[in-house]
Amino acid sequence: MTRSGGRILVDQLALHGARVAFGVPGESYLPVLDALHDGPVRFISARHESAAANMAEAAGKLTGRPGICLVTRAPGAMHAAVGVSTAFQDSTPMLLLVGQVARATIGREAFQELDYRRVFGSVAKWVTQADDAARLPEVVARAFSAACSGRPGPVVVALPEDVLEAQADVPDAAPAAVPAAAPGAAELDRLRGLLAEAQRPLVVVGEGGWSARAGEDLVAFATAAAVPVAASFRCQDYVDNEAPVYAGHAGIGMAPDLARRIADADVLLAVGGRLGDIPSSGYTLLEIPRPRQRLVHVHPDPDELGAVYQPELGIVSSLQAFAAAARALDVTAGAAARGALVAQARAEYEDNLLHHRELPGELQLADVMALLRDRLDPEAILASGAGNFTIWAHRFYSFRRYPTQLAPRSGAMGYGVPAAVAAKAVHPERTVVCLAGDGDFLMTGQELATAVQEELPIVILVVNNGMYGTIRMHQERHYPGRVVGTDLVNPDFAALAVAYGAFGARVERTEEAADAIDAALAAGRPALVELRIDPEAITPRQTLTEIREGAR
Ligand SMILES: Cc1ncc(C[n+]2csc(CCOP(=O)(O)OP(=O)(O)O)c2C)c(N)n1
Ligand SMILES: [Mg+2]
Repeated sequence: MTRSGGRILVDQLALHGARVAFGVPGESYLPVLDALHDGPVRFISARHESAAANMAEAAGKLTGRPGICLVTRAPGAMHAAVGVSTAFQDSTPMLLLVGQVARATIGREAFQELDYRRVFGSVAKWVTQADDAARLPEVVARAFSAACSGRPGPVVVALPEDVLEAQADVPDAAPAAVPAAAPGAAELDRLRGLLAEAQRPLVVVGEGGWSARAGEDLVAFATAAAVPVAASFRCQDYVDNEAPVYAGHAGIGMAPDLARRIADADVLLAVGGRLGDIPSSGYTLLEIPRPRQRLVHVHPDPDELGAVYQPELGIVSSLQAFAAAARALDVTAGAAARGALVAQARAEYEDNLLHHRELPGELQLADVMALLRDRLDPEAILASGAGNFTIWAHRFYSFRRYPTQLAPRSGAMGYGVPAAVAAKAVHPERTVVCLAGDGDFLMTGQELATAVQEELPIVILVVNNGMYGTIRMHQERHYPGRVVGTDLVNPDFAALAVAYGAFGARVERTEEAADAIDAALAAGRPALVELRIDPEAITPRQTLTEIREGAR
């Protein structure tokens, strides 16, 4: 039976497990859109390709399978680039499908033509162009495998329009399955030996292919071994934050106690992640290339082992296979002698979670986070973008299940709203809350229209301090009092939400927050609550004036 290239492509997406795709339509890939008309893959049309790409990235984070994004040629592809770069930094499987000019005109700089291999060469795991309709099953299968194998990441496939129109008689591929590496017995033995001798060990869990089961296995292992567990930057949902072994978040503005624990660890077990810029506090907590800590680095991609740090023991393994194997290890040797270690680390974490200074203003964001911690059920998903407001979510929220955190390890603003839209599309039964800044929200706030159109009742909390607060903070540190480009004159966010057909409310005092958030959660449609905070409340630890005075 012959099929169009567009139909073959969509059939492959479906058989590899895709149930939803995000994008903005373009005339360059009409045969794909047509094949989506009655196929099993739901197409969610966004209002900007940056949002569509962020949606796909978020879907990839949530499902562990490539999130699908469809965009048109040059302008669509360039808008989508931010989502590809986030997928790369965040190790998220993702597939960006881009329209391309017809084969006969390639190379003339035809209308909206780009060479995607060059454009995406440094931000994607693999970039290709499908030049033959009959080879689409092969190309798409490889794209799914490449996105999921080793260190997961984004793959870009350019689709010449005549290839999508062409008819071909070709069998489907089989669903892509990526074989998982597992730790060897000798490696596990060495790990056990290192832990038996350790007095101040620490586990740091990070990205690279996680699951809820891996989180449970890891906690069981760490509990038996009496080793505290920290979460790498924006991997806070990897283990239950209520588990007694959980010791906090190695993120931006890390709690000083945790930074010291990483620096002073005698054995540091990194399960996934790269101990990169943020979780190493700007490469200051571990020496490069040979850390003082006896480093055990587990990663599915051998290229990541030794890339920055030379581990004493490198283990090439899927993180899930490692966690399961670690759980089965007898790690009691040494554990009894470390009885107080876990309790101390936990006490420091809880102190940081539960206690905070009073900041200027009527609305205390830490109290709103405590309220969310109480009110949201453990399955609720919390999405956010980038800005100082995220510090409160990272410090004062408690993640209990995987996957419930959608936050860009790339630090890209504008991620939260589209991520929330994607989360509600993937998990309609779950509560989805987005925490956004006033600057952050307006980068992709137009996706409220998508949420309304697709009937996805997400709740967006906009933390409004009237500025690009993070940058203002840095300005005050480096150029005190010289404010440039960081003040924001904002719209009435609640009225804006109402104009979109969503629920809108504004909160100016802590006491009003519970009712407004409850109303938003119960609205049965997309909802936005503006949280007006005092611009002085720039971080949970310091006010703007304190930073400025300190710099002078
Ligand atoms: C796409 C993108 N552009 C610019 C930046 C630089 N940047 C980081 S935080 C920030 C300001 C965030 O402002 P807002 O969302 O209002 O949060 P606040 O810091 O005020 O809490 C900017 C401009 C970025 N990280 N990402
Ligand atoms: Mg702001």
